[in-house]
Parts: sequence; structure tokens; C-alpha cells
Amino acid sequence: AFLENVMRHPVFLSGRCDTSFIEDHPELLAQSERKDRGTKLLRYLADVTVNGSPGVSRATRPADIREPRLPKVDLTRPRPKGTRDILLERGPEGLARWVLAEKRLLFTDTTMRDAHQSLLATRVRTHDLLRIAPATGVLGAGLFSLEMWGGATFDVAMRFLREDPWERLHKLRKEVPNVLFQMLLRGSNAVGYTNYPDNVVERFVEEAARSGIDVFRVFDSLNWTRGMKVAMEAVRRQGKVCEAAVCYTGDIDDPRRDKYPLDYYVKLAKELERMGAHFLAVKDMAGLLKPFAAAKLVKALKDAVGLPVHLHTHDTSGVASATLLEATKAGVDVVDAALSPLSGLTAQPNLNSLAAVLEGSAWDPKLDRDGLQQLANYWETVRDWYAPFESGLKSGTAEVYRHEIPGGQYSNYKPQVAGLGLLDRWEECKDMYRKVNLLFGDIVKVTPSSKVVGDMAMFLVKNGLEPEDLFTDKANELAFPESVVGLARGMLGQLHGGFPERLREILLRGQEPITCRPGELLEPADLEAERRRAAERVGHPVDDKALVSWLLYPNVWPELSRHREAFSDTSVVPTPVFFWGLEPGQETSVEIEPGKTLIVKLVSMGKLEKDGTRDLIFELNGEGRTITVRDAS
Ligand code: 3PY
Ligand code: ZN
Repeated sequence: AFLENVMRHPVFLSGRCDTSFIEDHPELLAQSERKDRGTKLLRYLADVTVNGSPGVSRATRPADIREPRLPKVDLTRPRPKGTRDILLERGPEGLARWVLAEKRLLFTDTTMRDAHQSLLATRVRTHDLLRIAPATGVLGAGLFSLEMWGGATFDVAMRFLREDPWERLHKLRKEVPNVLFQMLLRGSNAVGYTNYPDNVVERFVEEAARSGIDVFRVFDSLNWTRGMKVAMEAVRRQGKVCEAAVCYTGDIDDPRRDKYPLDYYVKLAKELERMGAHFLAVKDMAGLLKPFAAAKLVKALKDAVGLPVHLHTHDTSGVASATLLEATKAGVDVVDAALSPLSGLTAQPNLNSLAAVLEGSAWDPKLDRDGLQQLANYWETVRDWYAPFESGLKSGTAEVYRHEIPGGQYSNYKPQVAGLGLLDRWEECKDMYRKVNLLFGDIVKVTPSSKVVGDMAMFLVKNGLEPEDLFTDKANELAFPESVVGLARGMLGQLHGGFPERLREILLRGQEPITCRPGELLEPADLEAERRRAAERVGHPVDDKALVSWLLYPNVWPELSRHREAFSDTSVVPTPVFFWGLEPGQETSVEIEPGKTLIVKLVSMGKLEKDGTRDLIFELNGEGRTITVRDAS
């Protein structure tokens, strides 16, 4: 503490005192910092052991915690050349030309982002990603890209996992220098749920590009292309790959669903090509694209634009592999799939199986199938640790064609419904989601518009209402969810076909809707003033990345910072210990930085004292330590 005070002293910080003794002996500082980190980590372990981890019940601890087997790869040799080398040599246009010329079907592996977002509520931790990253760079060197960031990962990393998403990106990039890193970017909603000022979106893209993202899949939650422009241009300015997405909804093969016919997607694709996309993505976030429709859609898009077409879908129905195979026959260039243990259901189709099926065909992806199996074996074991976040869905379901809930939302909607005490009415909540979509005029549902539909559905079920009730006097007494009013006002952009007029009047209660781009109404953020505000809030300097975290998540990021102050960086704690703490007698090792490992053993847990605390006795690298913790359990 004394040293901490010295180091924080303004005179010391300004460098106006003679610090040569400390400078000559950096080992003293390092030792003291390490000791401090050790104590903070023990505090975390004591706290989680006694009080548990929020949202993680003790009952979900696997009886037998197995260690995954790491593939044996020779990391002393340079990584095999991969797609990132092509991007670095030829630029985004050169990469696109290379893809168009490839006969192979190329794959994006979504294991590190969408797959766990869709199956495990985005809870997979940096620790587990990082352990398999070096082997992924070797055994997965034939992949087009690894989708490993963006979407909900940014928020969940900070909010629930208490880790820094920028550090995740930075560390993974170091381990995988050869394969393209891909992220999902929600246009002017960046990696959040609301519109941000243009300069915030631009700063975000700049930092993400600088930190290692190569391919930005940009979409707008209403397919409103004006909402994508700022982000797309920012990506292009960084010299990175701008992959613009059309979000797929409805059914082009169903004449009764004529709001989104084939022509709607073709027009959008042409527009995105004009706006400067290097790649075109079809983002089928709920898995509604049926196999034969996929063939028609891909063919039409390939005829309409000169860009590589990249297909993303979800396997909620159980037939998404057929969709990918039909798309392959129709000439799709890249498809998204996930390693087998994190594939299927609300996630992507099975990469290992597809690689096997396509072997020897005209589209043979020429992947290292044995290698991918070894990666899959790792994830099979690791998934057990995330049991608390499983959605409970056991089989594919045709019901998705009715409710149209995106895969990434499904694993989130259910806990939200449970949180409102409505789990016994889960069927009703899913059906209300369908009804609300129709109430809004059949809209594109993807974050954040999908969240609005979910919010309204839960609101109606909770209040015992049906959509029709909104058109009666009952509506006057209701406090509608803010997100719903925002959508009706135009705060997420403009809906294809417009927002239903009568409903809009009811929701807005006299407020004027907007027709401009919401970002135009927001003043640019004063970045340096925000940096000062953020620093004041957390009591330490704020670098460029932390500033962006603050701008996007002004309530969540300070919590992460507080967690760090109290417990140090807990992303290095092994996952079962992070979620469930230690049992008396159990030992764990925590690598706090490369080559520096703490061996921690919980010797015993003391009884509950009158003041509501307990003493936990640990051994830290063999030395006895007692930590007193408040028992709030
Ligand atoms: C996200 O925005 O997080 C999505 O995965 C949308 O599909
Ligand atoms: Zn998805």
C-alpha cells in the first residue's frame, strides 16, 4: 500500500522527483505488484467460493471437471500461410479476387463468437479461447476466417465475465497471426443496442482495426442501408475488409409472405455494392433460409453483384446444412459453420461434418480434417464448464419458421423470460414474439430490432395483454418499453414499408417521429472531455480503447474497472474456478502473465462469524494466507 501511494503521488507521476533508485531496481516494483495481484486474486477466489458467481447456481457444477486435451502442434515453426497473409499482401480487393477465383468452398469458423453467443449466452471466456488459439492458427490455417469478436461478445465480456474485450482481441491476435479475424458490427449500433454518434462508431472501428480485426461484417437491424454508411466507410478508411450484410427474413419461396421477395434482396445487394462493400454477406440470423430458397437467392445475388457472397445461417430448424450445400451448388463463396461441439441448434451447422461431406467434391474445402477434429475434442470438454448457460433446447425445431427468433437471441430471451418469472409461460412468450412481429408490420429482426420485439412480447405477456388490447383504452395506462417507443419514433432507422401508423400514434402519444438518420441528431462525442469524465469516474488514466468502452457502455465499463481494482485481472482464472470457486483441499494454478504462475490451494473455509464474515485459509505458492470475506450467500 505504501508503494501504491508513492506511485500515485502527483509528484511521482509527474516525474519531478528522483526516481532513479526505483528505475534501477524494477524487480522491486514487479515483486510488489505481483504480491498485490496475488492478494487480489485470493480475494476473488474467496468471494466466489463463498458467494458464488451471479447467475451461476452451485447445482450446475459438473460432478467431474475434466481437463481438455490440447492438440500437439509445433509452435516453434512459423504458422502456415493463411488468408490474413493474402489480405496483407493484396489488400481487400485483392482478397476478394482471390476468393472469387477459389474453387474450394471457404469456411468461416464461428466457434469463438456466434456459436457460443447462440448456445451459451456468449459466456465463453478469454481463458478458454486463448488456450486453443495457437493450435487453431495451425490446424485451422485453411479457414477463410475466425469470427471471434463483436455481436454480444463486447458487452457480455465486460458485464458478466468481467474481462476486457480489447485484451481478448489483442491476445488472440498474437496467437493467430495468419488467419483473418472477423467481427460482427451492428452498423450505427456498433456493438451495442442503441444508436451512437458517428464519431463514436468511427473511433470504435479504428480501434478494432488497430487491435486486429480484418473483416467487418456490417449490418443494419432494419436493412436500412443509410444506417450502415458511416460504419462501412470507416472500415474502408482503415484498409480493412468491408463485408456488408443483407439480413434475411420471411421466405422468398412463400407467396403469402410477399413483403420480402427475392427482388428485395437483389436491390439491397446492388445498393451495398455501390456503397463500397468488398464482400456481400447474407445474414440469416434466425435460420429461416430454406435450402431451395438458398439456391435461388445465391444464384440471383451472384448474377446481380460482382462480390464474393458469404452465407451465414443458424441451424435452429435442423436443416441448415442442406441450406449451405444448396448454396454451395449455386456458387456461394464462403459459408459460416462451427466446430462440432458448438454447432447445431441455434448455432451454425457442423463444420467438421460439412468438411467431411464435401471432401472429394468440386467444392472440396481441403481443410485439415484431423486437425479440426482435435480442435473439436478440446471444445467438447470445455463446453461442460458452461452448463449454467445452456438453453435447454434439445433438438432442431420447425417452430423457428413461426416465431422467427434469431439464434443469438434465443439463448438470451429464455433467461430474460425466466428473470420475469414467466418461464412457465415460455410457449406463450415465443408465440407472442411472433404476434409482435406481425403487429410491427413484419420486420427484420436482428439485434437491436429483435430485442425490441422481445421486449414488447415480454411486456404484453407480463401484463396479460394481447396485441389487440393496444388499440383500446387500456393502452392509455401503459408505460411502454422505451425500446418500443424508440423503434416507433425511428430511433433505429426506418422500417421497410414504414411503421404501422395507428400503432405509432398510440405508442408516441404526440411525440414526432423522425425520418432522418438518428446519428444526425446526436452531437459528436467530445472525446477528450469524455476521457476526463471517465478517468474521474474510475480514478485512473483512460487509454483509447478504454475510452471507446466507456463511450459504448458508460454503466458497464466502470463496473469492469472496479472489478479489476478489487480483484485484478480475473480472466486468467481457470473457468470452473471462476464460476464455482474452490472446494476445501482443491488446488488450482493461475498464470497471471506468461511464465508467472500462482499455485493456490484452499486449505479450509472457516465458520460464519457474528459479523457475517468467514475466514478462508489459502496457500499461495506454499505460503499460508487468510482472507476474510463477507458471506452474502
Ligand atoms: C448480434 O448482433 O449479436 C447478432 O448475432 C445478430 O445476429
Ligand atoms: Zn448469427
